[in-house]
Amino acid sequence: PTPGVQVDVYVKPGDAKRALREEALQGLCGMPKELSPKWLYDERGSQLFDDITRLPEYYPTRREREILLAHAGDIARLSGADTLIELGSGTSEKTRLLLDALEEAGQLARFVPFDVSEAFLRRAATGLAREYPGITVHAVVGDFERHLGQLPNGGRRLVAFLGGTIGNLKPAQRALFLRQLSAGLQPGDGLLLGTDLIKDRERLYAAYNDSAGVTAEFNRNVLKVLNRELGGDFDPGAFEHIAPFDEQNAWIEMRLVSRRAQKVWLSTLRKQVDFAEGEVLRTEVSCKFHQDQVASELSAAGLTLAEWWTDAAGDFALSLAFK
Ligand code: AVJ
Repeated sequence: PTPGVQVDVYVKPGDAKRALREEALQGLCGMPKELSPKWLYDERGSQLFDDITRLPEYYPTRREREILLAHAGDIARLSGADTLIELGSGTSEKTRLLLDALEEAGQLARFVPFDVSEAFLRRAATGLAREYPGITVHAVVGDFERHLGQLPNGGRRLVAFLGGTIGNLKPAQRALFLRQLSAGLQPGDGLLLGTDLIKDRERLYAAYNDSAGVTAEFNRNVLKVLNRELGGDFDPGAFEHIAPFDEQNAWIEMRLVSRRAQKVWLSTLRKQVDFAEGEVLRTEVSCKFHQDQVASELSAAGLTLAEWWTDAAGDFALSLAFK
């Protein structure tokens, strides 16, 4: 154990495997076939996503960083937070921008990284405790759709949910997530929320269908996850990546399209899955927003939008809301 570090574990390594088994049984047999995006992020998938963030076409990461660089000081001052809770990754450059701003304002007492991967979180927590020796690092290993009730209480808290990851939740899941998050907050606690914005369709499309094929590789990697975790025999090359923008739902939808009629065997599930030629497996939705929609979804959850910042191009937004 490292001084100043506490790790609470609500998700064990075996839990993920069980959840994937259940989800695959449902999702690969439904119509249309669908898996939740969390299975995209094994070690290889996380590396590929990291590569995506550096692609010329993939603007969200750069735009969000631009907003944080401009407004981290405002965020520290307006939130008055002594505790930063970060849902999702806890090692990124963005985390440091916020921690540095809170530290500079003389407010920082505690950092709470929240993530599903225990190994990743332990490494991150130890590293950050060394970098910010004056603070407590209280890591929580959990799933943000199930364990928000376990966030540590006390102090003035700011919850950061960055990257536009909230867009991976469909509207009903999103409403539930925001309600659960809000229910755990005290008056004066804040939420810093990153959302990608609706824009020119060509640029939206290009961001998820990059010319180097990294997003295609990232998408197909989920089939390798199924092969490894469920004893599958998917041929990733037999599926085509495509990510169209769905106008009705205002989301980008990542799909794997079966290039031919084929049968896949999942030995762990003792199950055969049939694909027709052209049949779609949906692997992710990534919702895009307008300001009034974000404001009204926050308000429906009992949160009030206080600040709305975008990058200079108006591509991405950070919202600061309070309970
Ligand atoms: C990490 C969920 C924000 O939706 O833009 C990137 C994931 N998928 N390219 C996004 C992703 C395809 C990304 N998020």
